[in-house]
Amino acid sequence: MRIDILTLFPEMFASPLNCSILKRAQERGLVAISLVNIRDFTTDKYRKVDDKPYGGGPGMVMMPGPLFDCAEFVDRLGPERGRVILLTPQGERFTQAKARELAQESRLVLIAGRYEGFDERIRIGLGAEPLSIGDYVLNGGELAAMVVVDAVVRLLPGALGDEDSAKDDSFSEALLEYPQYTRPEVFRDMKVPEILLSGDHAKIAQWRRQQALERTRQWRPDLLETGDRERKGESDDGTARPDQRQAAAEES
Ligand code: 9D3
Repeated sequence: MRIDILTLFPEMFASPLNCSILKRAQERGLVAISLVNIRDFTTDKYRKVDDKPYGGGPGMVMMPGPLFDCAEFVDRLGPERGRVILLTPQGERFTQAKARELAQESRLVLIAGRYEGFDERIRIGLGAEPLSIGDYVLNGGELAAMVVVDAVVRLLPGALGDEDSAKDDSFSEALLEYPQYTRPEVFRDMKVPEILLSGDHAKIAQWRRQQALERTRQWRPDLLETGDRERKGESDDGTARPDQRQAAAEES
């Protein structure tokens, strides 16, 4: 996979891209990630990338010129353009299903902006898909772009060790995970639950499932609600999933 990130702050990406899984994935040749500074594609003396919105209103808007030139430059770095993703609060929500979808691509172009938004002709003219990472306000699209890169790259075959990848099946998103413990057996007067030391694997599995349901009820009740498919009933890959309310009723 090739990922080009168009940004005004390429230096923000250095540390996350050069650690751990993302670093290893690049070293292994699973992904090549390039950072391109949008400001390098300005042509005026002030290197201006934003301007006032037509019609009035607060703040500034990203101008189309530098971004189009930047995208056209990036086009020439690979054989095909690939999907163009525009990181913006005005977009579809990024989910694990979307991460899986993007992980199938051979090329992605991510556009991270600053200011109040993008001139609409950027989305239309570049065929960019608007994507938001959630309902909270960031200072710009850079961290959102990093979230997308992180979630997508770890899905590339060979990016994770074998133990990690086993946990990635779609069922793992149906419920929150059960509580985990490691040594020591007693830490500051807090004991590891007896059952985990019992060696009774059937009882342990039953305890874990009940704990997972309890935690889901407490912290993510939305995952247990019935209604539209997006939130429960099916995994996001469309396969059937057990009815969790039924399971909760049985086990409580
Ligand atoms: C007052 C209107 N604001 C929209 C909520 C303006 C605005 C604030 C912050 C416009 C852009 C931004 C910067 N955010 C992003 O670029 C961004 C973002 C986000 O803030 N939340 C979740 N996902 C994303 S993706 C890009």
